[in-house]
Amino acid sequence: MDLSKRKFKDDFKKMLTEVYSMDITESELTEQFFTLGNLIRSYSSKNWSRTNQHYSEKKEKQVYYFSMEFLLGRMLKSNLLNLGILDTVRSALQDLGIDLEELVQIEPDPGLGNGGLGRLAACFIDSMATSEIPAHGNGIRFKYGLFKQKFVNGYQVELPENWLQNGNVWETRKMHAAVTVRFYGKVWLQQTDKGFLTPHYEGAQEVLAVPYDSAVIGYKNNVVNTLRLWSAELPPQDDISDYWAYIHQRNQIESISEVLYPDDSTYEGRLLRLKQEYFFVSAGIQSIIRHFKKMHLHMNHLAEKVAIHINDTHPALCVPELMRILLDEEHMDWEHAWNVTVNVMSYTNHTIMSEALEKWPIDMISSLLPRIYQVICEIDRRYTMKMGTLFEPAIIDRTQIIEGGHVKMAHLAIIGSHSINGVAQLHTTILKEKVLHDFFLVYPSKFNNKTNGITQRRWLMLANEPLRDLINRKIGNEWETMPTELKMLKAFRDDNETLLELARIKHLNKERFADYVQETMGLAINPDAIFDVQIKRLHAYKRQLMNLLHILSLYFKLKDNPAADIQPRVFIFGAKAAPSYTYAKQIIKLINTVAELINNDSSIENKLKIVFVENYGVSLAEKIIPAADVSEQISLASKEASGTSNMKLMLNGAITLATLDGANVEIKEHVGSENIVIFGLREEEVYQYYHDGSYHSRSYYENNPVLHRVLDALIDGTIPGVVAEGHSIFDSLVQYGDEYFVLRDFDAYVAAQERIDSLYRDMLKWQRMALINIAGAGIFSSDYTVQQYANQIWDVSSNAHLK
Ligand code: OX2
Repeated sequence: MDLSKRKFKDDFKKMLTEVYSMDITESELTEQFFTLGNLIRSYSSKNWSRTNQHYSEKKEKQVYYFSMEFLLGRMLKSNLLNLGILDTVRSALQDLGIDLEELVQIEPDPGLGNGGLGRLAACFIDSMATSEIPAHGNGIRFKYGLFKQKFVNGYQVELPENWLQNGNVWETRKMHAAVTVRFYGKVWLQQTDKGFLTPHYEGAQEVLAVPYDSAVIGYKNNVVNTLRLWSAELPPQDDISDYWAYIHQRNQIESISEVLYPDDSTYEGRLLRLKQEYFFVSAGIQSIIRHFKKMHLHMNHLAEKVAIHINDTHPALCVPELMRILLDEEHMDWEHAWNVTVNVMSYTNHTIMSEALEKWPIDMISSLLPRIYQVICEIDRRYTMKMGTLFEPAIIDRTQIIEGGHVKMAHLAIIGSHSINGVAQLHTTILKEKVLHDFFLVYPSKFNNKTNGITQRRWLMLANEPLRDLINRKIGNEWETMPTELKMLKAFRDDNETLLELARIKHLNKERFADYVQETMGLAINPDAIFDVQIKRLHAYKRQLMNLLHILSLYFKLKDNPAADIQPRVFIFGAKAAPSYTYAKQIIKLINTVAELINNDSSIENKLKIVFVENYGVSLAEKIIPAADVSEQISLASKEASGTSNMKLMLNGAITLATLDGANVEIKEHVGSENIVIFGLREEEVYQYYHDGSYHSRSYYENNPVLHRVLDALIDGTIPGVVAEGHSIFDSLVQYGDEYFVLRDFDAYVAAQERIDSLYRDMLKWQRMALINIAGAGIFSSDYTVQQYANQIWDVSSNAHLK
């Protein structure tokens, strides 16, 4: 949009007076932040309604991306950037004596997600608006996001994340669009006078789903899509006879949208989770149908106008919910309803980890959602009937939806969708050949790959302005909307001046991060050291533990020989562990304890430091990623579906140190094997071990002296204060088989780290590698990913094209 500094200043002052009756000198940061937020809303509101009007008038097919998580991060700068007014506003605010960066800090970072899956959804909605895809997010307005992590004596402690405390400036409550969602009760089918079978409900609990909409602003294109998050409320009641019963009921209902990831170690926690899943699915689909009906088209045409995307299995109830509405409320026959449903739905699988493949006990689902359960049974019955004639019984047994007393959500999503995609080539291959092989036999054409992507706007243009400026000086700014154009940077691979500039920018970012660490943790780190970064959820398969064992080996090397010639390193970790995941929490305690030991040991002359940042999330990622030299992507091959921090880090010039897992495989293809450091078992070798059962971790402990010493340190008191954790971790590796092959890959990892050490010594060579990584990162823009979803899965047009 066009906006002059003068106009902005006038608008800002006016808004401040209107909303707070203050002038600038009286106002504080909070008022200034809300004023700016409100101004941004007013600037985008015309385009928001225009976009919606355009979609309605043109009867455009709309995409609804259903996701339990949207890990948005702060939106202030992102919105300014996308409106094209970031620089104007920054400078105008400065004239008014206000520092934009200070306002940024006022905005809470809503943790409405856990990790890559939720952040992917956030990148996607940004990219969909930018790529002019008529697509909207649909999720839950959790009152509390993922917990706030604190370390107390090295242990993770979870605190509530009350991000809504001061209100959310971006959202609008849309009372008129509220819908009712039903739980529990009894249901039976009755013939009506018109001959339809309609269900009758008795004693159902009704929950009011109220949508809160936020604008999703496309990058400089006047498109504004919508993120709709639902909040659970008690429906208005005429007379309240028992006040305390009323309060109790209200609390119970509001708990549905209270917290992301209720405690899943209890039955109540799991039940609540299922309620949440049905809640946003039912609300979202009802509102889609309501909107569709305004077009006065027959329901048979739904798939021509609506695509619903099921992001992981959490929204898999979309399938029976749409069936329910088409059957019970629109009186379609089963065949037609099913046809429409399958054509509308598509599903992304994000992981092969079996614990994440959701299944719900029949008892739970049939009592909470009696009608939905009937529909699921019928879907399953018809599936087994139809496929039973075509495939051998064992395949049908393994692919049924209801099995062993449980409803399998992935099976429901696959049977009820026309497309199933994995999130990186290797992951999709593993789905087809191993994890979902039976389904691949049944539905070969449903399977496809869509490698993940990230938005270059947040992860480069906003997070790393100095790098953005350098790139623009070198190759112009076409890459901002056509990220593969970053490849033009390759022309500078032998230009020392550019490489030195890159080095200078990295150093600057490292200094900034070092300042942050000093301020928040009181720890001094050296910006000349290698900043070696592993930032992701804490999970055994991601092998933060292997990283730590390597650090210990370096530490002992220095203890033995203080003059050992190693490049100084700062190992940076950011990770939250799921509250009930004991082993992951033990690893956190261990890392923190080793950090305490190493960081305070003056005998190693600051050659090693460990920084484990508290409460890792989007805002911290924005600080860490631009400062990273090394990107640790060291999961056991086959286990990381894609990874996305790998993409963000390469885009910021970090060198990837990786196993051939997830999207690392494709990163290697794009940068060439000389610009990435690869090590470790390959996927086929891992499966071979599974097949022949020949991995015996204890022999690695017994035969490898370095490993022996490092592992003994966990249990012999070398690391004080981790007796229980040390033993548990030691046993998991030596005694109980080392599920993720940490000991097997250890030597290869150490060698790879030595290679990093030696590469880093040649500064120009290192920066050349960094440059090639940046130049090759464009293909991993989520702009391209969503364009592929649009063209190949959703069948909607996007304006942008791959170049
Ligand atoms: C994550 C995957 O672990 C990660 O590899 C992937 O990049 C990300 O999803 C986005 O596709 N299940 N899978 C994920 O989180 C959960 C939960």
